Amino acid sequence: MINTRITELLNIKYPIIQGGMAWIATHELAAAVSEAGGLGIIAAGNASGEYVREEIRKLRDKTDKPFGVNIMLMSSYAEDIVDIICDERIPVVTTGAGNPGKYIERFKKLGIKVIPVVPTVSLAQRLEKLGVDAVIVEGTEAGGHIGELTTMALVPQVCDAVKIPVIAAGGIADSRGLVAALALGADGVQVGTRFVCSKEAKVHVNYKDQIIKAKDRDAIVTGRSTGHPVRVLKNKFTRQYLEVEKTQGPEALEGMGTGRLKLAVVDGDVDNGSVMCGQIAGLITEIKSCKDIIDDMFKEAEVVLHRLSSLKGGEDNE
Ligand code: TUI
Repeated sequence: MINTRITELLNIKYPIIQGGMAWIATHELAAAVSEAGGLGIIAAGNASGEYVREEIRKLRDKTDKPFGVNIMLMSSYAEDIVDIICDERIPVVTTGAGNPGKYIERFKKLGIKVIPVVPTVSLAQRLEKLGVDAVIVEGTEAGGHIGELTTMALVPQVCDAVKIPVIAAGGIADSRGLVAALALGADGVQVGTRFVCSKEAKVHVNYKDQIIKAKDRDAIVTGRSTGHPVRVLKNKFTRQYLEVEKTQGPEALEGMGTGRLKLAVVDGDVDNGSVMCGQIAGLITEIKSCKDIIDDMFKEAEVVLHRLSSLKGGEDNE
């Protein structure tokens, strides 16, 4: 068993939370992760409040384990989602793509745990002062909307700068990533791309197949010039997008990305859609159940730790 401040804080068996991936993190995926002993997350993405409320109700029909809702702060519905989370007394909120500062007090008053994604040390420190319960420190290896720093460099710096628990994210898909994150000082991990390739994720088979086929350099970054870089698999759409980005500049890109994630996830158009995923896609070779993904990660962590302990040289080992 790996018990940390995160298993305790969230009342879960394993210190693993599922990424709040728009269109992908539906109640089916979240329920499967929560049932397997992690923290499942329903992603609000750009969806309306009523859609999210329905997802919450469907999840509650499937499990009575703890779960969370992710607010994508750039969404025009973010305020509505906050209202619904408060109304439904969701146990845990994660946030992404912005600073959730103005909502924290309201959540805290209702006993809702708040865990924002942060891409820098300074945002982690500011949010700790405002009373968040933990932070998800996400490296640039992650899929979707990303920051600049790597997981390897950022996680230990945030661990040294704050007292609250840290959850590492970006580039973690197996037991080695889990143990590495713990070695960097994290109390848990957030995993996204690995759960996209789960049996329970309601994601078009073409999307899952593209991740399984992906190699190490296939997950590239688009939109750096817009200030909203997004990591996504190379395809016909990214070639067109990067060409416009290079030759015409950021104004010409406006609207070009709209609807592209849904096109890939729901319709399975992996040529013209955005197949968002992290750099770790190249490591993923098969579809497994969420239970097997989590059980294998934590079972194999014992093997990794044993291997590390056998490396210890010097007098102790002789
Ligand atoms: O949010 C994500 N990943 C996402 S959101 C998304 S939907 C979208 N699609 C196209 C363009 C933009 C969004 C797809 N993937 N991950 C968490 C994350 N949060 N990564 C980076 C951040 C972040 C960035 C800046 C968090 C806070 C922040 O604060 C800036 C500030 O205001 O201080």
